[in-house]
Amino acid sequence: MPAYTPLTDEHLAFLRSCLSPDRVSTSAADRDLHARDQSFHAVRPPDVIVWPETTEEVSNVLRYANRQRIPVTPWGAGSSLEGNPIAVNGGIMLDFARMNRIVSVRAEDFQVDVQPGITRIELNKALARYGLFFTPEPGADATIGGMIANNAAGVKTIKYGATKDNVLRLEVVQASGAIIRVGTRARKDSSGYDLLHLFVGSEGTLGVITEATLKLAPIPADFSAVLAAFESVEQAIQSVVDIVGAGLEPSALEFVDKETVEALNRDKSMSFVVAPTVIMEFIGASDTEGLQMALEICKENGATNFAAAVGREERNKLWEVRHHTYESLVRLHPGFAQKIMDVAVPISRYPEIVLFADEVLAQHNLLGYKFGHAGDGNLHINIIHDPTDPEQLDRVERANGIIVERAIALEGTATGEHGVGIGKRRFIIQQHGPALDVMRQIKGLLDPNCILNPGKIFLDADDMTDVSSDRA
Ligand code: 2HG
Ligand code: ZN
Repeated sequence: MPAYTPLTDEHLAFLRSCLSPDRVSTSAADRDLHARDQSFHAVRPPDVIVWPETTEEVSNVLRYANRQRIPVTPWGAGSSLEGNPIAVNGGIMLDFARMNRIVSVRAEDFQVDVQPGITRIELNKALARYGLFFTPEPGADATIGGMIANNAAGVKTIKYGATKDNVLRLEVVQASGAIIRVGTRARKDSSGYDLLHLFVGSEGTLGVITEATLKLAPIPADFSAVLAAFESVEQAIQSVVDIVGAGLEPSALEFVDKETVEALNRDKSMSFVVAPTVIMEFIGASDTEGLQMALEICKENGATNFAAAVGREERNKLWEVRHHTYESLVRLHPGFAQKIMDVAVPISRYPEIVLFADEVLAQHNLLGYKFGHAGDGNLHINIIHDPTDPEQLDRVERANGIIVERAIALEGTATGEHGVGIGKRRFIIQQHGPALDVMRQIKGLLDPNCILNPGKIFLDADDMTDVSSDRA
């Protein structure tokens, strides 16, 4: 780990003069609010939080921090799930709450330019009057900057792609303070190395995003969502594989296991049939051919019950309930922590990974709720455990390791959408092999003093203690 300079009064005086005193805070309350994300990784407050209002201010802070060797961590909404914005080495936190403007809507191009601090829900509210929306939909109301940094995805990815597929251009401030623009507003581009996608998903370790041009889609006039309940997990996930295999184009295709359905019923007073369930949504009315064919496939695979979420309100409620699965589980297991898993595999291997996960959880005597974006081959498992019990923690880590390693062996990934952050660092060594060295070289080139969000993505020997530092 590089040697960082502890923050001094002189540094603080610089930050106050560079921004303004009211946009620099070292108060315990502000530091606490920025000490953790939604994960259970060890809490660590930054030494100071600053709220920039312009790209120039971000540039000035970075140039200074780089010279002084002070770590800088960008902060959006704190909704990530892998410790991605935790300032594990302290230093300066850049909170983008004041850079949350829509810079320009170009409806004729289906594009919008935004500052990174705007949240996805706020943005989509403003875009609704143009009949447009930004499609990536992780459950949380993350900021756009955070979504880009993490390459967030969610229930709509099967139809519209992940965040990386919906970003056209970025303004990025480098560690040196230099401001660059990568990508283009054209729909296609073959002009050299694809730097745009180097920054998307780099978790704030290569540069800081200060503006983004996003691709938009028209808001569909009609959706039809149906829940299909099955007797077995096998039947449910085989239906997902068959729906994808038939080339149908759902706008969402989710798997939710029986335990998760039961948990949502209890927490949200819903009355879904308690069974392994596939939630599918198609754009269009309920007689849409794709939906009808998908229902046929489910029937052939033995679906025992169908429930339609008719109308926009009912459908929105369904997704709201699904989006808050994690929070529902928190409420149902007070005092317990959740290890959140996010493996993804090729769709043909989805049944294998789900059934394998079941076996591993049973062998380790663990309760894990399974659900996820099945149409993308993405499986979440939230493993409930007592974070104060080292023996349980050890079992959780072992089970997690075995399942993630199997997903990688099936030519999948340790993380489909939550990012590497802190918790997935040990797995990407196996996943990327020698390509990880190339990533290190890129990191060294763009951030030679390692000031940008240190302690993420790469596992250094002296960071090993963080591997199982999940806590309540
Ligand atoms: C979701 O799909 C989020 O709801 C969170 O990615 C996943 O809690 C989780 O495991
Ligand atoms: Zn998810």
